[in-house]
Amino acid sequence: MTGNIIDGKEIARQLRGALRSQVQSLTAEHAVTPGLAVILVGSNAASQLYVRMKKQACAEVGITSFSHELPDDTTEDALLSLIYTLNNHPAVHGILVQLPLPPHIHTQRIVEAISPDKDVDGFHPHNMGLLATGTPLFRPCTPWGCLELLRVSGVEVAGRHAVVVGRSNIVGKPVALMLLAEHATVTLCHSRTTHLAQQISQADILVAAIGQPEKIPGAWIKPGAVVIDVGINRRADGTLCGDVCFAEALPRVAAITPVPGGVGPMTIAMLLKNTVLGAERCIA
Ligand code: NAP
Ligand code: L37
Repeated sequence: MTGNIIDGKEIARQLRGALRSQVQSLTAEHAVTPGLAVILVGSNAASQLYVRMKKQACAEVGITSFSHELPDDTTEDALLSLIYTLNNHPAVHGILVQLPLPPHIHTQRIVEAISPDKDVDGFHPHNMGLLATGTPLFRPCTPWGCLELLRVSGVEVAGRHAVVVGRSNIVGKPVALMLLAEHATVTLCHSRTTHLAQQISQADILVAAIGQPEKIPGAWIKPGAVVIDVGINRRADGTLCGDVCFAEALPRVAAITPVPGGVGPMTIAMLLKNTVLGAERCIA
């Protein structure tokens, strides 16, 4: 089996379909409609696009979204008081603060203000800790999307060597923890890793999350590997590409995710799933 493209767009569409039925029964049987508060601060164009797509996806599956779009000069105190209000709002089961935040706001203070039982991004230290100890409450959306793509594609993870490139708190680090929980042997690389090509060549499963356009050439990838490309980079001509050189990798790999149409749509689908889980826990 070589050159299979993992269709994240289609897998995410199917997941949204399943979530829609789940939302319908929650509403019918328990009179609960899952609610997601989406907070966007400032005018970052990519964030505006992602927030719009998230609200649209909520509408598609029947989740109520509460939109809070705030100006660039919003104070940290104003953002904190909005979060405290949402923490206590009974119709809100999930709170998402789209990152990055403007530089005058301390991101970690904001992340820690969100009630851990509404932290659908899974970034609160409480939830990161639960993920690290192997008893997660909310899994971070992008890493969970990566694992879901592997699961749906029938990729065996246990006992395989997974190499993750990138160690951010929102992608690389949690994806490494989740692969470890699925019994992979995990190598976590970053900008100070020496002999990156050699590390990557050992990977049965490669997860690339560095944010460098087509940085990883096909020649570095082990023949028959499975590649999950998280990177979303914009080329000079406006088109999107991943961190892996897709055209070079495709003929070598067992399977690979494209950019766009790979991990991105799954990030949104897993956010919806976390919101539904949050609502279900409310009635349990
Ligand atoms: P980030 O916070 O900038 O982290 C990048 C990581 O990559 C860092 O750990 C950095 O190492 C490492 N790195 C950078 N250049 C490297 C190199 N040349 N060799 C080895 N390691 C290198 O980025 P992020 O938020 O994790 O996002 C990574 C990429 O994923 C971006 O393209 C982003 O747009 C994309 N993304 C996609 C989704 C999605 O849904 N598909 C969601 C989130 C992010 P150091 O730690 O040493 O600096
Ligand atoms: N949960 N996700 C969460 N919280 C955050 O704070 N920043 C952030 C975050 N990131 C995020 O939403 N990323 C993201 C990235 C890509 C897509 C969606 C969300 C996506 O769907 N991308 C499409 C292409 C869209 C485009 O045209 O740019 C894709 O197919 O990859």
